[in-house]
Amino acid sequence: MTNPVRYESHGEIAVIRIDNPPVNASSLAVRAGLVEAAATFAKGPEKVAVLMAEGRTFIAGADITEFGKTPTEPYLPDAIMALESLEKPVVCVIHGTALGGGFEVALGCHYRVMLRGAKVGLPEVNLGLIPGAGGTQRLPRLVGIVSAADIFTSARQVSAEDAFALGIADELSNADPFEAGMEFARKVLAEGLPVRRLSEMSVPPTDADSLAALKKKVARANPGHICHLRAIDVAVAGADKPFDEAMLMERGVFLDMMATPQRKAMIHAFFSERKTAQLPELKGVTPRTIRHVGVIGGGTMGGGIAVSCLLNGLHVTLIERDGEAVEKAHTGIARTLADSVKRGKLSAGGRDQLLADKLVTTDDYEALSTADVIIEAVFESMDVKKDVFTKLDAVAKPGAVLASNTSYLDVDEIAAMTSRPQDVIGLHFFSPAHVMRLLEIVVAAKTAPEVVATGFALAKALKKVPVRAGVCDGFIGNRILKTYRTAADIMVLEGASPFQVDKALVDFGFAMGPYAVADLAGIDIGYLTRKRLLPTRQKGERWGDWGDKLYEMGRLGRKTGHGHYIYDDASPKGRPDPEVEDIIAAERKAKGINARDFTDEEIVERYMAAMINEGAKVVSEGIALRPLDVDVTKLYGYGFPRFRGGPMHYADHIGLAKVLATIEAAAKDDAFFWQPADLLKTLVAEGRDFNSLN
Ligand code: 3H9
Repeated sequence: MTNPVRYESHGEIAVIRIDNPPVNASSLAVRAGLVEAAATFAKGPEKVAVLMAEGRTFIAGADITEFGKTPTEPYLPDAIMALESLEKPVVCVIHGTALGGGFEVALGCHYRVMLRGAKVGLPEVNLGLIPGAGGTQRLPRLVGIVSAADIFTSARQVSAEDAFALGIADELSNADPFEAGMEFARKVLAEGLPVRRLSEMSVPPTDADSLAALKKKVARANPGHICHLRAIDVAVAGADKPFDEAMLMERGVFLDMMATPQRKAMIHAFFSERKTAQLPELKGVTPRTIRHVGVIGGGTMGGGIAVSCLLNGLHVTLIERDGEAVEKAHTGIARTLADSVKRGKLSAGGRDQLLADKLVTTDDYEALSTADVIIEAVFESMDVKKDVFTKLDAVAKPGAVLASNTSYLDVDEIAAMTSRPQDVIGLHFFSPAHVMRLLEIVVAAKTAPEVVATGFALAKALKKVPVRAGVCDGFIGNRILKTYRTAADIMVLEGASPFQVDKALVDFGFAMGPYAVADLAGIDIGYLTRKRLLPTRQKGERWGDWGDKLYEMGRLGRKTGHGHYIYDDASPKGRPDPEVEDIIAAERKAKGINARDFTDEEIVERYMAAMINEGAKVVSEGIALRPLDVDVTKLYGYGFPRFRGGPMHYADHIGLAKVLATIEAAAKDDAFFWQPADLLKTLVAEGRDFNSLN
């Protein structure tokens, strides 16, 4: 293996180049190379060293593929110490993203030059970890505990300009990394700038109120996570310790975190979201061009899709049915873009330019004749969709991708309305479409490979997480949702309250329980779904009817102030409504059900067993390619707690035999609903887990 760290002598300046594609992670060979380079520089004639990286970025962190294996020396903190303890100055040049261990290496250098556009950050909490190579110790010594903790608990990437303002960067540059480093090194020589070690600085005084407020905010934003608050504690405790001791303490907690299921789950999520786009069917297939996207329908979904495309540099033509609807859609898009300006995501000038140059809103289908991809987001009715696709077939240019944003309808049937089913695909966005990152790419029987590739290319252009799904009612996400929602309804029928179900699931880690979600989405949505599915109901199937009753009473959820909960000024987030309990009790009575008690643990077990079981069916039917695709769908579209890695990873964690046992026990009372997936039974019999299929 070639050494990924090269040492070059340029007169009085040494240049240490890291070259470890794709992201210059600080793998073992890089750590060893840094230690060796530090020793060479210590002995050499050069007076200043420049540390820089090749390729797209400075070190993007520790090598995550090494996590879970026995750590091998030299450890990163030691490699950093080898650089920091040098008696001659080391200048680090940051381009791309210096993250985690990469930023920690930079903090161990005596000066930091950042290229404009570069970013630094400590995203370890996203992996269930705390910074483990001095991030909780050197950064507070530079910027104070509160600013440092804000950076490492939010995992945010700090821009070069902000880093300069905070004192993290000593200089900003427009040059390339080599030139920027050489220039600063010449300044070090000319001005005789000394070695400057953060480890020798003391932490500035901390404002107790600001720290308490930050801790409160962090705890609220990350329920269930253990690493965020531990990282703050380590920073605070380290401030009063000699640096070596503080580093040992940080290392100890880092290794503790490394051993947690949360770390394993979050790293599973990290790699899974990158694997969903790695499909054998896309190898060597070139996507079609995407410059101009047509969107049909300017409601919440169509408007969100249009905004997502605009914010990512695509031209958009949005079609509505008449002048009034066109006007309304245009206003809605302008409003959403104005929000982006307010949130600092877009400048006011940028918004005006998008509206003037990139967006056309019209009621004329002919305007779609130059679109590369056309996404239909009209009312969820097969007749309406068929009408739209017939019109599209007439106006779209040859080779245009024709996509439906349907959330459950049969994409094959929609494709059959056109003379070009090979160009038809499902692109299932989640609302709000400019925010939610999941994009289900629904591949119909005749969809051409380059159309699938175009779906994935569009997802990339829109910075979405794409998941390939096959055709079935609800695809991956909504099909599984229907099953665990039914499991929850059956538990309510049997005696649990909606409030208890929601609470148990929030305690498990979901941001909201299913009934709070139903109230948010609108009770009318669930009502329409139940009506649609009514003809498919089978003998022996159980479901709850109280949602229909709420609908008939006009209790449509948050928007009417009443749903499963009461929403008013006193309880904007909702409080349990005794009347709903009465409605459910009446239904139990009418159905001859004697209510029984449920523990929170049982609620979670059943809810998760239903989700996992349907996930297994979805995988074995090929609707999802791998269990990881189910995990990513649930993580990015359905609020599944990331620190649990997704339902299939969670199943592996608790053991598939336990999941099967839960299903078999529940099947004694309801053999219709609780039918164990063959795949689950096979894996249990063979002693394998879902991950063996990833
Ligand atoms: C840490 O540093 C702990 C320390 O405090 C203490 C240590 C003692 N390792 O995302 P992309 C792969 S924790 C290994 O598609 P982008 C990735 O899997 C770490 N591999 O590109 C993919 O592989 P493939 C803290 C990594 O341009 C390829 O690189 N650091 C790593 O959209 C391209 O990745 C982080 O958490 C890694 N660290 O985004 C940063 N990173 O092509 C994690 C990436 O085979 N990384 N790969 O699928 C990122 O956030 C993004 O990858 C980055 C580039 C922004 C850098």
